[in-house]
Amino acid sequence: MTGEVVLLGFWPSSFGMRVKIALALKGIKYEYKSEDLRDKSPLLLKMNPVHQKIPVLIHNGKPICESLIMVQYIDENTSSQDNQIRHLVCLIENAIINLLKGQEQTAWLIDLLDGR
Ligand SMILES: N[C@@H](CCC(=O)N[C@@H](CS)C(=O)NCC(=O)O)C(=O)O
Repeated sequence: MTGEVVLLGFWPSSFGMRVKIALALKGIKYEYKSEDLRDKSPLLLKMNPVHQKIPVLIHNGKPICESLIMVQYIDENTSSQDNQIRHLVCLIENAIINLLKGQEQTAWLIDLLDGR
């Protein structure tokens, strides 16, 4: 996935987290723009005018909405042997959702999402 990649998100959103996992697994560098959902940015309203929801993935100026579609898009627009990243995203997502009580157990997952 070459060119400019921007993710509009809001940190507690599990939909946004799903996209962050896919980007991290594929090693894609991107700019993260945090949205205030009570005061949505002109960029969000322009990129997702119908639903006005995050996340929105913007690839070279083109918006992709709906987190599962984004994961599929990331999968299909990057080189990999089998384009199976969406299944791995689902596994990690479930792991994060089920392990949140012990912060230390999820530290590596949080680092992964932040690209550290
Ligand atoms: N089906 C969408 C759900 C996105 C969604 O519900 N986003 C919420 C935040 S988690 C949102 O932007 N809410 C703001 C609003 O509804 O005005 C997806 O998978 O991307």
